[in-house]
Amino acid sequence: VEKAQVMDEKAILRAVTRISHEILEQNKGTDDLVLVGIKRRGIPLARKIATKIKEIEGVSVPVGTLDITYYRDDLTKKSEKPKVFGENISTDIDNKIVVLVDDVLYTGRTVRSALDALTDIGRARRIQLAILVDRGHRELPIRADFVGKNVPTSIKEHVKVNLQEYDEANGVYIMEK
Ligand code: 3GP
Ligand code: 5GP
Ligand code: MG
Repeated sequence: VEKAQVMDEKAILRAVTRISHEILEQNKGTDDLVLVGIKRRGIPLARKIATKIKEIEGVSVPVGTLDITYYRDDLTKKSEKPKVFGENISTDIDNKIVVLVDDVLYTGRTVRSALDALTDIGRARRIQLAILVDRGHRELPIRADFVGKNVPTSIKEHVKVNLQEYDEANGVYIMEK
């Protein structure tokens, strides 16, 4: 059941624009920058940021992907450990600034396994995290460097992120499970 819309298409685009500027500001440009989208909706978000960075700086930043899924297909079983299923990061990440991108940050366990995977791939100079929605309830000491919107939620709620690449429209909604 939909309770409230928390971002519309324009809000998502503004958040992507701001995050892109913040990434460029913090890192003083695009040198050594690599974006890595986490499976499904982190990937179109990473591509949107890359497109915006290209608009702002005229530079195409590489976009890689990580596929992280829980061992069980029942994703609500929070006790299960997220597992890395695959990666497509064609650029060498040694000495690079890697910006991980995901749609929702919740317990932090997905990001933790993403960090494990990146550590196996190479030695990045710095790893940062960009998130569209931080819904709270962290179970690990992980925070995002760039946040589209903080959306305090109850554990019973679910944040629905619709992106045109998968859902035909762009919007973020709080749902009652
Ligand atoms: P998304 O990454 O494309 O947004 O993980 C697969 C999908 O299941 C995610 O799609 C996400 O929307 C949804 N999902 C909802 N709750 C959870 C959760 O607690 N963990 C994970 N990994 N995914 C969840
Ligand atoms: P975490 O590992 O931090 O608990 O959860 C982060 C991952 O799980 C994200 O990749 C996200 O897709 C998914 N996730 C967790 N909670 C939600 C939620 O409420 N809504 C959506 N859309 N995804 C969620
Ligand atoms: Mg996700």
